[in-house]
Amino acid sequence: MVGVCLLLGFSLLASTLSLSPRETPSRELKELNGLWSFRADQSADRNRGFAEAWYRRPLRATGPVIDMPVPASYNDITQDHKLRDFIGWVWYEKEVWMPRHWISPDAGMRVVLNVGSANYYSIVWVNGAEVAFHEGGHLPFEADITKVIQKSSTRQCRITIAVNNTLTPYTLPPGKIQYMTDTKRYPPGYFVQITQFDFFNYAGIHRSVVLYTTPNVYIDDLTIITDFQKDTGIVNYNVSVQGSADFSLSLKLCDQTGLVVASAFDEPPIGQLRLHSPTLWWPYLMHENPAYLYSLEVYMKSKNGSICYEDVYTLPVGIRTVQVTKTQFLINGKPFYFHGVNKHEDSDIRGKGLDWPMIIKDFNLLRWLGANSFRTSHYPYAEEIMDLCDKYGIVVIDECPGVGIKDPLSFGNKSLAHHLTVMEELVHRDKNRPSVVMWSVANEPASGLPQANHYFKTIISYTRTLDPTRPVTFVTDTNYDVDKAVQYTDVICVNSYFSWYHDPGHLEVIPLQLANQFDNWYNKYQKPIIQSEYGADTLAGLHNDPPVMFSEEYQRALMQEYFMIFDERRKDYLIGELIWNFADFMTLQSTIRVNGNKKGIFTRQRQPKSSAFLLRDRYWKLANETKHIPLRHHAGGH
Ligand code: BDP
Repeated sequence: MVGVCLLLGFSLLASTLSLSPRETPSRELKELNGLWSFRADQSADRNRGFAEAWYRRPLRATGPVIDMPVPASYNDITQDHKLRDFIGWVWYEKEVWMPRHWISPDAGMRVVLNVGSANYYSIVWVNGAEVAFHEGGHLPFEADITKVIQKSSTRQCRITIAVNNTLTPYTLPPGKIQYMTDTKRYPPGYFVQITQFDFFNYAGIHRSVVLYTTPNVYIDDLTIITDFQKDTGIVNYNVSVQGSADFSLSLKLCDQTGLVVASAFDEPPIGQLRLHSPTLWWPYLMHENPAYLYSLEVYMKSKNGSICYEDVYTLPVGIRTVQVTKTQFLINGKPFYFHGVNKHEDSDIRGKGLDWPMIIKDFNLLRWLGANSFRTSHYPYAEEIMDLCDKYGIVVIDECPGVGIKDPLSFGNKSLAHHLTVMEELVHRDKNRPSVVMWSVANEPASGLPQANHYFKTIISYTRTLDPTRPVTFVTDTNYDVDKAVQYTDVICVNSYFSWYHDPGHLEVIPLQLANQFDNWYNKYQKPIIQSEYGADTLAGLHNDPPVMFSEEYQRALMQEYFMIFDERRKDYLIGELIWNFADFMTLQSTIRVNGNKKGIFTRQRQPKSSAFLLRDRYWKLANETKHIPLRHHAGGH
């Protein structure tokens, strides 16, 4: 039922990709965060909102509405369990005053509505006119709404967003709606959402909604690829302009004191800036002056008769390189060892909603821990988080929402095509970030299936064409001798839960099993390996010595067994270890989860378990060992 009403009767205006919204001398920005009107469509087929065209009038005129904060998941905001576990369409609405100069047809500007992310399908209307459709959470989408708002007789405009969290075998992540037809056990029309991933399927508008302006002729994309040779830094750029073929471009690269260190005037859209003695972008534990960001300003001018359009876009630029050898991961030509964490966007009340206090707390904890990296398990994180990784020098493995791809149905062409689109969106959003050093196209798919070969060959090679500068991986938990997809990766990322899901309680099996795991993978492929997950559920405050499962002692003891083998293999080909997980997080209710997954080294409220202190000792020790001496500001070349 829910599946049937998903996309009925819409003109499906797929949204296009552009540059992230930013305030610049030529662009204005207005945030629409705060309270929105909200109504879940509780009708049996979830289709009432469309049947009654709720987008045509104020939502409050359609029936009862409640206040809903944006950004936030809606699930944990109310006391209503039906809303917590709701599946189907919910409706958000906000009435906004447009600045007068935005709606004047002579203003020569566009007004764009941008949604940072909404989970999972979204349809957007402005004053009742459909302006965008987007499939997929965790990534932004937008619509040019200029024409619609210029048509309006008032400056007030009504933005309606319908969001549906239903997952099917063809969504990313995949899922399935199961209809329970046994009328002796279930009420009529009963259905549940089945998923194959281990986090709560939070839904709603998770990131900021903004309006921003650009001139009618505008910079719509910018790709930066950096390099250095001897004492010269190289910033290759590719600028795309929309609205006119007749324009001129100037670029200016400034250092942190505002000094112009390289510039180009009246240049073609593809070119190169060179600068002497660049300060490279380094991860924060690798250098005494890490995470150095230049500021690139692109200025576009276009003359159309008597009208002159000017657009300015600025972007932080870190100059760095990434390479992979058979045994090492190199940043700026120096070996980098990932000692980090896997995270989730997850917290009390907000679910997956963007929350500044939580973001800053997490970065403070990461640096307290001495973690130099994280993986965006299991979906792209907010741009605000990624900006801080660039700024603080935290290295990121950027993962798409390809989690739980298990059903053979999810390996077909329909899923593949969507997965490629998602990789396009992700690479487009994050391609210019120095902190992002590798793409991960999936987590723990059924990579032993014969179909996995073609599927991952296609996705990985396509991702390489989208970005030839970064290695590509996916995360496997399949046995090395049946996996069909690791052959296509640049780095092997492997998850294992020895003495947890396998041989529960038997810590003593870890060294042998882990050593075998590493050697088997390395001997087969001769590629560097990251232990991308390992861990144990632990109830904060539960103690038992000798260690038993779920106690703080067990989590520590398990980690120590892993550390022993990590230290041995680090000398050879192991290039990283990422604990599962940074913090406890919410999952679907099940008999193996006590109010969520408890493998965090911090609780969900970000208080340390004793394992956090153990990991902190290790990570700072590793940081001191892997620091590069002598520490120098300038590039020494490859
Ligand atoms: C791994 C998954 C991760 C789970 C973890 C666990 O990649 O998403 O949360 O297991 O079960 O297999 O704790």
